[in-house]
Amino acid sequence: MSQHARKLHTLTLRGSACVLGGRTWIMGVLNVTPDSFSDGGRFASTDDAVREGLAQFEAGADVVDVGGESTRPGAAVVDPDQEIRRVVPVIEGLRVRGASFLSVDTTKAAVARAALDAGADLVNDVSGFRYDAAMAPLVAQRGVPAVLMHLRGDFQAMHRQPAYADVAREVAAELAQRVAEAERAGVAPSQLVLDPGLGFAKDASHTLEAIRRLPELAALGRPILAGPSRKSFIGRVLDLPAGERVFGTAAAVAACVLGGAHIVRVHDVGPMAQVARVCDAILSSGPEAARASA
Ligand code: PMM
Repeated sequence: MSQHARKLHTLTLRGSACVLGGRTWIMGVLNVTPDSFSDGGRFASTDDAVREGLAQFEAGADVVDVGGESTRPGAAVVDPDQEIRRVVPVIEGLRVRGASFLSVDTTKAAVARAALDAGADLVNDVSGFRYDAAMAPLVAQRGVPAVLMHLRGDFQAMHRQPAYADVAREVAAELAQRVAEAERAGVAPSQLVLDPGLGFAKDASHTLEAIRRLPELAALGRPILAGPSRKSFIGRVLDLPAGERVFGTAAAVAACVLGGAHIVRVHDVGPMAQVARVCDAILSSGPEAARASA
């Protein structure tokens, strides 16, 4: 894998300009769901979830991503009111306690609206604004950053046999379409972050190739977020369950950062912050990096 200086990009977050790319940002995963694949059902109460979110910031998270619907195969569909009841108290609780940036992991505009009203700073939509036509206009109107992730099909169909002739090229082309559509709906492209959707509508070999060819996504001119944490492609390589994939996750996080990811979305915040810091030091070493940042 070629290692090259990441491009710097500026997002407006909570009204301030934030530069991405100088060092890797860590997005902590906070699933307040009964059935997420690796951490479902961990939080019996809002207080527990808020405590976990604060602990993630303490451990080095730059953003905590609060989600109320599992995307794993066969997960129950959650109605928007239920999802709002799961995520809003946690977002409010974190903001009241002075938390840093918060994102909401949802495909539903009603949930995103309630989360933004409660203090969320950005929207993470795994459907890339495809599942709810009201999402792009909402993001445009609020002016917040949004993560557009790549997937194909709906939550049920995406886990059936995915087919690609060239996974990296097709993911990049489909993300470029998502950006163009978002722009048509009035979203500022400068507020968009792109995500290849590791493990979504991709089998293990597609996901591994998407990571190896992550540098190709940089051509779209937007910051990149990657979410390899504990996913099944790691289980496929190591033959280990989700709870024992921390070293595999570390390897994947390192590959993503060295391949140009600006943000990594992870469950194990402290350990992965260390991995990212070492990768950042490698990326910023030597005369080439000094020239690129001059
Ligand atoms: N993966 C999951 C959920 N949300 N959002 C983005 N942007 N990227 C991802 O790879 C991603 C995501 C998978 O489930 P988890 O919350 O249990 O990790």
